[in-house]
Amino acid sequence: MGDSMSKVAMKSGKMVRKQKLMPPQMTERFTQTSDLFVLAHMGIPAVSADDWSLQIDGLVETPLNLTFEDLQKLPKREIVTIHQCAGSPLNPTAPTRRIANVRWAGVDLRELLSEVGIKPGATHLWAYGLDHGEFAGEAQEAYLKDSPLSRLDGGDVLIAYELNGEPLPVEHGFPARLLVPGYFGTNSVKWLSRLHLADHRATSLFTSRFYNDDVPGSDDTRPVWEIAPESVFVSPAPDAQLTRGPQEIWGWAWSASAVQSVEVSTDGGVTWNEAELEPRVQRTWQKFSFSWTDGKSGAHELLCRATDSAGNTQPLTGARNAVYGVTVTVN
Ligand SMILES: Nc1nc2c(c(=O)[nH]1)N[C@H]1C(S)=C(S)[C@@H](COP(=O)(O)O)O[C@H]1N2
Ligand SMILES: [Mo]
Repeated sequence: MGDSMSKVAMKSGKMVRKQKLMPPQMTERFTQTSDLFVLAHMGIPAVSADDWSLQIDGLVETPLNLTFEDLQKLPKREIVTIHQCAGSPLNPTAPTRRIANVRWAGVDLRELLSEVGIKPGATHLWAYGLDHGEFAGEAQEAYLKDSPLSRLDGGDVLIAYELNGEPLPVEHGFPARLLVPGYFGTNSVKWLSRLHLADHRATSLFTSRFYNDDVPGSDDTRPVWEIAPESVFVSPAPDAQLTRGPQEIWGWAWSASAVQSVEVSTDGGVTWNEAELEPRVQRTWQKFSFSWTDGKSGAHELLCRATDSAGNTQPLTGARNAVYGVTVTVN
């Protein structure tokens, strides 16, 4: 791809949105690749590893063009992390619970860029995908996202070419994608073709028009970057019929930083109880559990609420990470 303007064909120009697991099905700690959600705004491009290369340019000392072979010769790093879709950019406050916990491998971008040399003044990393087409009635030359370059200091940003120990499947970005752990999935550009360092944000449908949240109480917006604290029950499931007696309630909690506490309410949010919570390993989700012993016969609304180590808590309503609840009946 020496000529960055030559386009690959699209296998299909239709948006892809697959959600395979809902919270009651998230019984496994690690999400299998076949159970992973898939999002592609403009469809799936047809990319071959032989023709693929990654251009690194902009505010760098030595612009580079890496082939897939070059990439695989560099030190390989692994990371286990949550992977979460922010939901539809047309409806950004609707919770979707598109969340997974997976293992990636690839090249550490901070290490690579330190070899390439970052020029003074660089503040943003622009990432281009090979997919193009139309989204929300607007024609796009490429899927383009940006991240603050300072995110690299937090570690673990990869040019990923493996998912769960296998080459990236086509729909997940073959042959290589950007992976920004702790940021919403939208930032982890699949079918990566170009990384460009700049001194300002990128202007594109996916950076300027969409994926900016309103900041409550102001006219400002904030890019959809860091994952917000969230938690879901795996058990019980919505509308579960429970037999009277002690109940083992459990689920997963996650955020960009480690989750520090999860509270469970069994009375629709009137009172809250501290759940047991396992510590975080790398950037994975954390299991929480709560023994509920005093459930009387009838309907109960169970809620869970996570707070992360940055002090952020889930709001009850009005946000993609709004508190999750299930209504159960005790017989
Ligand atoms: N090139 C490209 N990368 C992309 C997208 C896209 O449409 N094109 N969708 C993003 C969104 S919204 C999400 S949630 C994740 C989904 O990654 P997955 O399909 O591998 O689960 O990819 C992101 N990367
Ligand atoms: Mo997404």
